[in-house]
Amino acid sequence: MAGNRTFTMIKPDAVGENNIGAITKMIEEGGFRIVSMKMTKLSEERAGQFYAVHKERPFYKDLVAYMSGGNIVAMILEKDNAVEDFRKLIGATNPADAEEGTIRKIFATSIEANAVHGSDSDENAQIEGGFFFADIEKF
Ligand code: DGI
Repeated sequence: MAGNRTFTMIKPDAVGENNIGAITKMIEEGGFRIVSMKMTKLSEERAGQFYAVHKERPFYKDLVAYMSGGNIVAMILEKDNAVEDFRKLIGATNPADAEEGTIRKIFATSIEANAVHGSDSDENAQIEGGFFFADIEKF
């Protein structure tokens, strides 16, 4: 089952722009079942942990400030080939490079405020889902 799941967050820019519904609709119409879903807010410490892999990058401090600056919506999603298919649905990290019709092309405003997160591997999907949801919240 784990191979058929991915993890996403609707990021603070998209939540602030009232795009939760529109993005969730694209996710469901893309064939993903919402397994788990919650709105929450990351502290600076938790945002730093979530993006620890980027600790040495020049944009890390800004990224942590941005990701802890507003509410996010966390979701675990299920679909065959979930990780790869979801990365296709969201498009490239930088919206300027994202394909037409992708979530980031439509909703992102910059490489940092890029509307949504999508796990990049089955292993990270599992870890990231566990960062937000207890076992009893994974349906
Ligand atoms: O997996 P992605 O979110 O597509 O991209 P990633 O894991 O390489 O980077 C995580 C987030 O960090 C990304 O969604 C936005 C931010 N980021 C990545 N590269 C840059 C960046 N932010 C800035 N300001 N500049 C970058 O070059």
